[in-house]
Amino acid sequence: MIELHQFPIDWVLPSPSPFCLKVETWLRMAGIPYENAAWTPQSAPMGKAPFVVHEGRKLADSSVILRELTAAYDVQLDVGLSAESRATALLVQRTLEEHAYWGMLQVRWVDDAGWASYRHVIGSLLPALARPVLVPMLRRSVLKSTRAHGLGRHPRGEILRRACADLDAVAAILGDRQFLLGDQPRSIDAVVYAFLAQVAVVELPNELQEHVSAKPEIMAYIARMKGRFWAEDP
Ligand SMILES: N[C@@H](CCC(=O)N[C@@H](CS)C(=O)NCC(=O)O)C(=O)O
Repeated sequence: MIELHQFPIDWVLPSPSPFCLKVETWLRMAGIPYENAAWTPQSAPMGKAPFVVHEGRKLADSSVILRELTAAYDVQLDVGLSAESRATALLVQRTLEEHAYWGMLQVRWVDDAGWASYRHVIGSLLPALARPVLVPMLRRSVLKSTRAHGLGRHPRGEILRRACADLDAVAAILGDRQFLLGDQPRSIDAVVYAFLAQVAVVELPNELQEHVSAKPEIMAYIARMKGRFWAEDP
């Protein structure tokens, strides 16, 4: 049984992390049995969430996890995809994970308004006694990382303009298709669902959330993925 180490949370989504939600959604899509396990920075091979334990071996980084488990379980999700579809999937993945993600950090962690709500979500992951020290410390660390990435050095308007452009590009590729690459879900849909669902969370209102909520094709896609792979969730 796969152990999925991530942040246990009682929230509107199963995880506040798009990377954790990606892996958990993908495990469901692939039909691989798993159990959730608590994540600690000390136990994580790369200090990030998620990681999995598969046959006693730790695998870190969501993309490595999907690649290794696809081979280990002979997962057929992407069988038959054309080279062009695989390229589209890769570019969409990079856009969401390596670029739009940093815009999402802006509205949750950097903006004072977003942080006023999101700090409670982060706080709920931590022992009560440690919260007063760890919550501001984590925020400082995220702020530092957004500057180190580079996007965080831009004015807020530019960061959000770029993140909205990323989401528009994904919406344009999706169009009126059921899933990103056609009428059946592929691995890339775990990525797209995880990121779009995180942006659309209504409990954290912000411009990205408003932008995505105004796109019926995106909201229908989120509902479709949720209905198919997270049906038991409220
Ligand atoms: N490339 C990694 C990114 C994972 C990642 O950034 N996870 C965040 C949570 S959303 C994390 O653990 N951040 C803690 C840190 O950066 O110290 C993956 O695909 O798994």
